[in-house]
Amino acid sequence: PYYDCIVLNGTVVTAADIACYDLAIKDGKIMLLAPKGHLENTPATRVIDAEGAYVMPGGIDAHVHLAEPPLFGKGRTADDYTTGTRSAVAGGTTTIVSFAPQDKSQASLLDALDETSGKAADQAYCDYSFHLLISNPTAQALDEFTLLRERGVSSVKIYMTYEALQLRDNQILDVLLKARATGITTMIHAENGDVLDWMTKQLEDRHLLAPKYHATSRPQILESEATNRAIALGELIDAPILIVHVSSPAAAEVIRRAQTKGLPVYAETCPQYLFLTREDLDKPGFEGAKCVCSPPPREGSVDHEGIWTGLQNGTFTILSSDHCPFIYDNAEMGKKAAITPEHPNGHFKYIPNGCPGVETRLALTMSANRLTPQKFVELTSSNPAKLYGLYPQKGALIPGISDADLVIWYPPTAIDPFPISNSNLHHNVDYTPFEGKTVSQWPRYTLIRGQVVWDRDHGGIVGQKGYGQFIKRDRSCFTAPNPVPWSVENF
Ligand code: DUC
Ligand code: ZN
Ligand code: ZN
Ligand code: ZN
Repeated sequence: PYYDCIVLNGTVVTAADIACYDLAIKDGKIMLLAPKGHLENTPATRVIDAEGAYVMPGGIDAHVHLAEPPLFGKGRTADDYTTGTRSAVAGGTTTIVSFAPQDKSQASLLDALDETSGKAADQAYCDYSFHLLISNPTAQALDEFTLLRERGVSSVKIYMTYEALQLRDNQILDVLLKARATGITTMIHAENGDVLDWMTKQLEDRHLLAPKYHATSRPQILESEATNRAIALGELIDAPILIVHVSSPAAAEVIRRAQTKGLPVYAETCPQYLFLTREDLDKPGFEGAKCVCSPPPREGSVDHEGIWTGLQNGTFTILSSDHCPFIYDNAEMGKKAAITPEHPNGHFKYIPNGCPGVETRLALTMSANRLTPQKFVELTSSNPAKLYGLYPQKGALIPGISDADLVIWYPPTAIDPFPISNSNLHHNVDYTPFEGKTVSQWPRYTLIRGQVVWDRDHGGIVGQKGYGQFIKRDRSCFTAPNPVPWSVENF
């Protein structure tokens, strides 16, 4: 048959539209959109009946940590490129952007990129790309930004916290200036590291060490202060920035104000800031450690509402998972690697910061029913593709142009609400912070470049390890090249 796959009778959703279409795939690309029913008798190698179900561009998760060396010296990452991307496709995600971390001792960013590329090659179930995580912006590292672009990397992440990673403001300016000149988007982890170290010391002096004090050590004002400072530095350089994993409505307000001024400020939030609260850190014993991430889950429904509002009104550009997986029951190192001979009762300071979530991102958010289907696609697929230069190969359904990456859901009544259970997930982590949360939907099929890689009712994971390809990225669609070079003389 001429077509490789035909998807019939679905409600096709993009960031712009929602309508009933049939859709035909050939050679890994979307080839044709036709009025509902038109392709019914067209021969195809595979026919999927999506009657009554949403058919969307596959999820793009632009914030995933895989196979990283011990993050901030604590714990060990649980997922490699095989298990992490297996988990992604089971949750409807077809492309991830993960991090290539520069070790502080590493002068060359290209070495860091090569190292991570080696870990991903022939291992992935879904397509992938890399952000360069910069811990030491030496002159050589900055000089390599142009080469990063040639290698298809158009974004870098920097930190305003963590002793091993924290950049000073002058270093942030160095990165922003070079990023501006080379068409790179800078992602910023905005928490005031000096203040949170000071808060941590205050808690330690009072022997307040349980997991919940992780949240106490990082109040919202640390996040909104650093967010404001990052925006100011970006404004000074006239460089686009993306504030990652925003948890705080106060920080979201700072971002919104900057956007209203017309600054190229973008923002990301994550399901943990919609579905977890500080109380989850206070579960009995050391259970709360499962929900330790940074920034921490916030107070409760008022804060969650603030984040939902930011998703609805456009303050947030993207919704990512920040999948950052650690084993909870760690034989060598104790629960989530924080209970050790030196810390027999655990200590929040030693709990690795991060939660798994690449598989649950789409189902949790879809099931909450707070976003229109178009807004959902915008935040979870189209905008990540545009922001990070994957569009319209990814994040769209443009015939002849877009890869045939799809997530196909169930018809609304075909699935009974059910609780999320770690036993059903495909990562290599022994817990999910979302255990027991009820979802009313789950991806039924995931297709990558026309191939079904997830068929929930017939085989589950049916894709192949190694099918996932590295995708080169261009500059962000959201920011035009600035023809006027930055100069201190303009001040
Ligand atoms: N930031 C991340 O993006 N992930 C893990 C922890 C952190 O601080
Ligand atoms: Zn971070
Ligand atoms: Zn992260
Ligand atoms: Zn994280």
